[in-house]
Order: sequence, then structure tokens, then C-alpha cells
Amino acid sequence: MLKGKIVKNISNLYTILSDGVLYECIPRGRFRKDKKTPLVGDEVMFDEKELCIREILPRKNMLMRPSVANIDVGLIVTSMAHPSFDPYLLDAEISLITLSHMEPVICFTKLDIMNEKEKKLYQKIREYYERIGIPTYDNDHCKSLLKDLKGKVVVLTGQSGSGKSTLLNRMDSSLQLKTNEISEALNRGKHTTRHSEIFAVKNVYFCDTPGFSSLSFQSFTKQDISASFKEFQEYPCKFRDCHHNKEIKCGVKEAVEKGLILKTRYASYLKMEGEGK
Ligand SMILES: Nc1nc2c(ncn2[C@@H]2O[C@H](COP(=O)(O)OP(=O)(O)OP(=O)(O)O)[C@@H](O)[C@H]2O)c(=O)[nH]1
Ligand SMILES: [Mg+2]
Ligand SMILES: [Zn+2]
Repeated sequence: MLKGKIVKNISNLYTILSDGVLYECIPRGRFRKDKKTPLVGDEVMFDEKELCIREILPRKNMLMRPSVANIDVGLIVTSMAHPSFDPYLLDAEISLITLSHMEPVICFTKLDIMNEKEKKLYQKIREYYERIGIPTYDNDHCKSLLKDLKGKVVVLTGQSGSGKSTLLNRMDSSLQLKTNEISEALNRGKHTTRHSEIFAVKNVYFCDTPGFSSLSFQSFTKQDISASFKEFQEYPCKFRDCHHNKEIKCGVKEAVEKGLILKTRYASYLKMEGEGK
């Protein structure tokens, strides 16, 4: 029996990295019965002769969409043009990553093709997220990103066509990951990356993933969703359990009025909170 890390999964076949060697394994039958699915990022015990996963070791954390485990940083690859900036998707990803006990980091893309309006928006957006404590980068400055992520396990998230695979190719041209033009008619990507896979670039483990555009908050409590909007805590409300919705003397709503909280961010909050239990 050996210990290893799942670095790739296509249907029921798992690629496991152990001591520099790759093994292709299937899970043992019992996992399905126990409703346990091994995930990319999992540390596992496996039988190297039968090529069979025997045990999933305890997880530090996991994400549902994309489904990955044992992640330090969720790198949200955020396109500013083609596909156009989607504030809800960014906020939803920040909250899901935070609620899954991972650190959110943003990498903006497509800065070279922004129009004047998008350039203005970009300045405002980047400043805001930086101010509320989320590190921001862009794909024209990959070196600093690599330096700051040293030693971490990083999952790339973001909608199809945002440039996740392109970002990895820019950091290591030998990866040659498949990328695709976005559909101009639909202004979105073509779901080019079909499975999650971990690649080592220098001393960072990056997990490339398929893009998702619908994310659900049904399994989270309204309280947890509220807590994932960390900057809201800076503005006290009259009621301690304020939902920042219809209540009077709500510090958060006042901050939105004053322009201290982004309107789009508040709209994201209301949408997610509405879904929570
Ligand atoms: N002009 C410009 N094009 C970019 C940039 N980043 C990515 N692209 C292009 O955007 C398209 C989509 O990029 P991908 O890397 O395939 O996007 P992805 O996020 O991996 O998409 P999925 O695998 O479908 O989830 C490709 O045609 C890239 O060449 C950028 O910064 N500027
Ligand atoms: Mg891709
Ligand atoms: Zn409030």
C-alpha cells in the first residue's frame, strides 16, 4: 500500500502522484456504497499492484463546484471583457471559497481588450476588493502571483472563457493546456476544460478546472453567508441579527447609500442570502 495525492480524475479513473510516480487507479467498490467520492486533491492510500484506491485520508477542506479537496487558495480568474465582468459570479465565488475555509485571491484577465467604460469599472473594482482584504493580481503580471503563492495548493475558478487555462500556460508554456476562443454570439466560453487536474508550476500546485456559471447557496445558512461578506462587519446595525434587508437603522444599507460598499456587492449579498437556509 502506498500514500499519494489524486492529481486528475476522468469518470472513474484517478491519477495518483506518489513519490514522483503516476499511477492510474479505480476506487474500490465500497466507496460508491458509502456515497464517498474521491476528489482531485485528496490524499489517499492505494494498492499499487491492484491499482485500486483503498482509503481517502481526512480532508482539510473541499469545494463542490469545481469539486476539489485540500486547497489553500481559491484563485478566482475574473474576466473584465469577453466575457464581460460578472459581479455576482465574483462575489459568489469569494463567498464559497471563504465558507469552504480557503483563502480567496482574484486574478483579473483580458485587460488588453477593455473599452473605456470597462477600464473605469476595472479601476473601481480592483481598488474595492483590494481594500476589503482580498489580494488582487492580473494575468499580465504572473511572476508576482507565482512568487506570492509559493508552496500553496491553488484551485483556479471562474466562468468558462475567463482565461484559467491561458493563465497556467502563461506561467509555464510547457503545459500546453487546451484553450478556446469564446463564443462571440453568446459572449461566453465553450467549456474547453472538461476535468480538474493538478499541475506543479515551480513550487506551486495549480488545479485547472472546468468553468461554472451557476453556483448554489442552498446548503449554507443565512448567517454564514452574511459572515462571508467580511467588510459588512465594519458597519454596525441597530439589530444584532440584522439581515441588512428591510430593517431600520442598518449600517450596511447606510454604507451602500454612502458609496462605501459597492452596490453590486450588496445586490450579490441579497441574492445569496435569499437562497440560504
Ligand atoms: N485578449 C486576451 N485574451 C485572453 C486573455 N486570457 C485568455 N484569453 C483568451 O480567452 C479565451 C478563453 O481562454 P481559456 O484559457 O480557454 O479559458 P478557460 O477559463 O480555461 O475556459 P474553460 O476551460 O472553458 O473553463 C482564449 O481564446 C484565450 O486566448 C487575455 O488576458 N487577453
Ligand atoms: Mg480551461
Ligand atoms: Zn444591517
